[in-house]
Amino acid sequence: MTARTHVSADAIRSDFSAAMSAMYRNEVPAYGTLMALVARVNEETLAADPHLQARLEATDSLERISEERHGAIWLGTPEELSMMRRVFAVMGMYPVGYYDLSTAGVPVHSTAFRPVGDAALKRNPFRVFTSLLRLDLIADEALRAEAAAVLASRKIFTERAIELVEKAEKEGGLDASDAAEFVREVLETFRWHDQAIVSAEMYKRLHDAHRLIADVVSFKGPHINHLTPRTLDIDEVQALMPEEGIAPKAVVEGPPTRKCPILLRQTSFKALEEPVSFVGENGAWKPGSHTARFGEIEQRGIALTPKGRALYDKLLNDTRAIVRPAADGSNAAEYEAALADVFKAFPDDWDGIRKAGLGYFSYSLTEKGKRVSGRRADLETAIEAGLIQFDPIVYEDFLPVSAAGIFQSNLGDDATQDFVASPNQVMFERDLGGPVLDEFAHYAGIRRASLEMCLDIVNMAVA
Ligand code: OOG
Ligand code: NI
Repeated sequence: MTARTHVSADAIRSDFSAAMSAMYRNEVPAYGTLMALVARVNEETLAADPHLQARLEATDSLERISEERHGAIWLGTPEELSMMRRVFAVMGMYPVGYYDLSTAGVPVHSTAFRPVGDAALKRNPFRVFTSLLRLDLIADEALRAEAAAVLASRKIFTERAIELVEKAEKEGGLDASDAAEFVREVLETFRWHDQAIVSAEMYKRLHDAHRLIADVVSFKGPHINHLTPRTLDIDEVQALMPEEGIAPKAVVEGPPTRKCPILLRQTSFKALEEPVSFVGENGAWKPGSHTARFGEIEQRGIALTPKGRALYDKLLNDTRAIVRPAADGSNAAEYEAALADVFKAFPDDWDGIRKAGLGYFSYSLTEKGKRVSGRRADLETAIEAGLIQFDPIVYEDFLPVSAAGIFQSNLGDDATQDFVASPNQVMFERDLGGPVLDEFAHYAGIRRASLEMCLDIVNMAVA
């Protein structure tokens, strides 16, 4: 097989993302309702803001918005994680960032598999937040051993999926028919199974240790637990959700409403209680229920530099020192007011954010700039003269505090447990079978490449 007959990793990812969306819409009808609502609000937002529409078109990112979504899965073993890395690589998705969720009382650590190049992101930015269960954080040794034994016995990938990954690795890609089969086979891993692989009694013991442990260990595979479309106006979607019969969590996670969106804002609806059956006596099944899958929407803003991120983290902490959002939503208004007030310290105009070195921008020549190539000027002079323009680079990653808020709202306050914060990136990367990429280096690279494109007219150091 020659490379000429291979379909691109971007095409496989797009097909996979569409297949996953269709499967989840079938499995969780409220997801379909949310998708329709998000599409409607996005259309209205663009119609009301021609400048936004024009900039998204000019930066080649309008089309991706309706295609855009992320999902999340929880894995049980290092072998599952390293195989998942190889599966995602076939679709052009690579592990970016290390997230320690033990600080939030959730016994996992995670990475986000996503495309990394500018062109790949524009084609389809599908990403999967992937967490590995940390049995080392479970105090009860007997339960830990039992859970490990169950996990060791399950196979989350079909044999054919593994064969196709090996083939793609060996031959540098897949042809159209193998790619279509790959998408179908890999989708099986993410499917919901309503038959558990453990007894009701064991499920209860796992559940008592932590709800999430029960979710990971009790089933045949890592069912996708949510799929999240991207909205251009999260406040509007949040306000309209009840009309569609969906009750959102009280507080939108992340930064407050702003003119210039930064990082990521997210909201979700509570996980559904779904009927499942447990392994019973003499081959019989015992009916029960399990709560795992939920819905979420998000609005993405500009990627922040380390300086911008430090300011964001500080302001979020300052807010939480004044008022912590209660899980039942009782102090939502008070929290939102405090958040808006504290975040006044974060500039809310693009040029202010740029000049303060808080966010990443991509630079391009204006029409006027294209006509005067060859002229030398420094960057700021060229911007002032209208030769160079700048656009915010979208944040493609996740926020651990928000992820924790989403987890907790789904688990309910009573399920919150304390673990000692114990990040272990070395162990995670060993289990993954390679290093995670640095998110900041990636945004800095996009910025640098855009500046280099303008270099023939501006004379500056590309930092
Ligand atoms: C949540 C993972 C994080 C988000 O949007 O922050 C996430 C989970 O695994 O349920 O998806
Ligand atoms: Ni999410």
